[in-house]
Amino acid sequence: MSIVCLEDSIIMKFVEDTNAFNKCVDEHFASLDANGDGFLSRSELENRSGRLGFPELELQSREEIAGGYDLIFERFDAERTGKIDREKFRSVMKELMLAKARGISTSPVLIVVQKDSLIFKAVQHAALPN
Ligand SMILES: [Ca+2]
Repeated sequence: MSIVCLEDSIIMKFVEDTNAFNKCVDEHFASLDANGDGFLSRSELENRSGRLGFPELELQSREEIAGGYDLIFERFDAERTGKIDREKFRSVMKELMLAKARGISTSPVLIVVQKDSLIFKAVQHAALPN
């Protein structure tokens, strides 16, 4: 865990850098895809709850986390396959990151993040020279 100072532009710049963002999301996808079949099932996501990259999720109850996954699958699993592929996972993470950015607004906030979270990657990305 690490404490970082976060503002919306840090997340926006990371999401807009499609290559860097997709690379991190793909690594995240691979770490979640426990059986390596190229799809994330609901149980694979739930077994790793708290690792979607959002500190709020880590603090919420199991019911709330399950509700969040319901929404993710409802929104991104239109064919009701019970699985999310890499392409859809990129969309999920992009949407969640943009929602997070909107929640922060322009005032920097201090938050605690896991070192393998996308938020932490966004902060690292912002620190890189252009
Ligand atoms: Ca899988």
